[in-house]
Amino acid sequence: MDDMTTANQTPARRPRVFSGMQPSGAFHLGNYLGALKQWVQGQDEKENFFCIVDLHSLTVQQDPAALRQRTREFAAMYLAAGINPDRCSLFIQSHVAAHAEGCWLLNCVTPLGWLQKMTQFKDKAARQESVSAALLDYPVLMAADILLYDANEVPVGEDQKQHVELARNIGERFNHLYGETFAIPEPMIPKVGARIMGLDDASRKMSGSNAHIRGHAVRLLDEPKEIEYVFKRAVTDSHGEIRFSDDPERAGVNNLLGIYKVITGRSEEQVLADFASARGYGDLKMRVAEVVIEELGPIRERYHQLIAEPAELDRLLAIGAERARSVAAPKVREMMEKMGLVVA
Ligand code: ATP
Ligand code: LTN
Repeated sequence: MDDMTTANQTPARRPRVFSGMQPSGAFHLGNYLGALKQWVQGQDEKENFFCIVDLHSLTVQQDPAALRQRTREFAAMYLAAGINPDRCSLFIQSHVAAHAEGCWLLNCVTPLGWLQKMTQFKDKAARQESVSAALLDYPVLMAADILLYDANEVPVGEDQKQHVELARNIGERFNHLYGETFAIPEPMIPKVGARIMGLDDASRKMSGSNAHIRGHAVRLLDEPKEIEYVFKRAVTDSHGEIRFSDDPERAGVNNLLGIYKVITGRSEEQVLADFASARGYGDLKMRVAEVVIEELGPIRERYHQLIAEPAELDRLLAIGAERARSVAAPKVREMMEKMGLVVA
């Protein structure tokens, strides 16, 4: 038995982790270092649910064929990066109907004002001509994802912290209105890697939506030549000094050092010692490109093997969805009962 039993014989379950990623845009180094790498590192001690949140992707217009293809590519990417399907339930959000059902029920306890305050909504809405109702509702679906599993920990990059806090508020409100139902989750933001900046503009976070701009991001499937090219062109500054800094003018160099630090797992002192004999930013960029290429090489290889075996991928996703359903469906039922629906 995995779970420990305490003195009073209540089984103490392992901390439960839930996280997800939208299968839209390209999978980039920020997604990997800010989120996926942390998921892989924590997976052995925890009970994990990792989800490809395709319903979230629909909040902005998608090409149907491309969305379908990317959803499966993202699943292969999770596995290639080291997600172990024996340790984690890996599934596609739309395969588990409880997410959409739970979202509706949570909508009914969520004040509109909470959603209108979300910075991601304000940013995304400002960039679009036509804004769907779903874009505003996005964080409620995310709250359903998390709360239905009684997740204790939600590993995400810095930009998702506000959404996890909203999920906490919604969970607390439901518990207050209808009695104890949900565990209240904590966002787990990595100390390093939580905010990888664009390589073409270090004042903006590296983003999937901008990954088509050559030089902005390293995409996980980029060939070594392309990775070198992107790092060679990365923005730096005119100070010519290799050091960590929170000065916005030095954000480019700081970002390169941060990428190196999180991949190598070294301390700041060790990182600086590694570059003590570097001859300028050219050396720094090449060394960072090298560690990124070393890190991503095996992932790219495994990815190509996995994507060539679609039946195996579907089998793993079906197992993941079944495990997820067995947790989420009874929770939705409990919500329905508490809210006064006639449960069949
Ligand atoms: P968008 O196109 O909306 O910018 P994205 O690139 O931010 O998309 P998401 O699917 O929103 O990607 O994010 C997936 C995960 O990766 C989230 O946990 C998010 O916090 C993390 N993440 C995204 N970008 C970065 C980044 N630049 N640095 C660190 N973590 C990131
Ligand atoms: N909004 C998240 C993706 C997401 C998520 C979740 C993350 C949807 N549901 C539940 C953690 C937990 C993003 O990364 N853009």
